[in-house]
Amino acid sequence: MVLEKTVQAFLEDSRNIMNKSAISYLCGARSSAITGARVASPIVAAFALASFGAQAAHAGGVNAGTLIENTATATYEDGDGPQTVDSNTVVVRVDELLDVTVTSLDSGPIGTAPGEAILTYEVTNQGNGPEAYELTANPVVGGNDFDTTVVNIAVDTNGNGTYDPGVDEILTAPETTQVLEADEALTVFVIVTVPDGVTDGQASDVELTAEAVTGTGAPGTVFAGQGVDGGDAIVGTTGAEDSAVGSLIVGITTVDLTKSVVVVDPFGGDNAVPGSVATFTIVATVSGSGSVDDLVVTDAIPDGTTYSAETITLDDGDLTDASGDDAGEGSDADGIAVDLGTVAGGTVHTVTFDVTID
Ligand SMILES: [Ca+2]
Ligand SMILES: [Ca+2]
Ligand SMILES: [Ca+2]
Repeated sequence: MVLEKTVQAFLEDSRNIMNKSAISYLCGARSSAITGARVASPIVAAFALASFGAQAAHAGGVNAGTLIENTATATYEDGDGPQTVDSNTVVVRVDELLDVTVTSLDSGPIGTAPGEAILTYEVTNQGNGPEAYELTANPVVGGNDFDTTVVNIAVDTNGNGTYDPGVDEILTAPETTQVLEADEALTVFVIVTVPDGVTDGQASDVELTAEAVTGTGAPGTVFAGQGVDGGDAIVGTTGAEDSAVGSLIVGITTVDLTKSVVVVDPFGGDNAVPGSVATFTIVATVSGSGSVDDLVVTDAIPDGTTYSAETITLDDGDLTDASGDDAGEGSDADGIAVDLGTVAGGTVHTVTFDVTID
């Protein structure tokens, strides 16, 4: 080690100078100037601290490899006037701390269904030197309603926060990140397959772990010579590894249609005779924790009947036959259509229209 004398040791030496042995001690350094000296004023000792290299305030502190130099100075007065002496210079090279954090970047459980799902994480180098991390995705987490299968771990090569197949690099085993500088964060995607047979509302977690390639262990574990510039690499408070869990929830949304008819005949009864009016009722029931998009209910006008113009209703409200002015449109030739748009699970909509039996 370059370090020959600690700051504390030099402080103690300085006290000794002041208390009792100032002259003899200093003579070693400045013999010609000190000979016959009269100590006329208290000796003042001062430190000069200097560090070389970048001093950015990283989460992990000063950059690994930084040289911190320390020289103490004492000033005093003797018969020849003010005098100054410097200590030897102590040099400390900052070792590399190995620290990492992993977080989930998903704002909540990812809604999913059987097939591919993507979870997003962030791996951050919390140390003070460059380090790469080996990644492991574990789909078997306690409490899971089902387990996914991990297909790939990918990194956000183009930095847009979204997994882009064919653009974002898929890591090959052992899945290891590029070297991250101190404080550098990397977005990581875990691509999984949700199995068939899952049911609405079932949940599953996937855990991503990052481990420093140099090594992990109890805080304070030393990897001699494996840090920056041949210094040591020392495991920090995180143990040089961290994990985070991302969550999936199955949202299977289904639509059921139920159709019924009520007939009113011209005589006030309910017989289906020519001239009877048949009112069809279609009930669309949307079930599940998710939603469906572009839900359109359509019905053709049955043979042997004629559409009764302007009879479409949606949830007891009237719709016009014209297209584009509201959710409904209808004609004898094309039948009726009601566009319900995006419909959340747990919703029921009722459509009715009339026809006359020919
Ligand atoms: Ca390193
Ligand atoms: Ca991307
Ligand atoms: Ca309309």
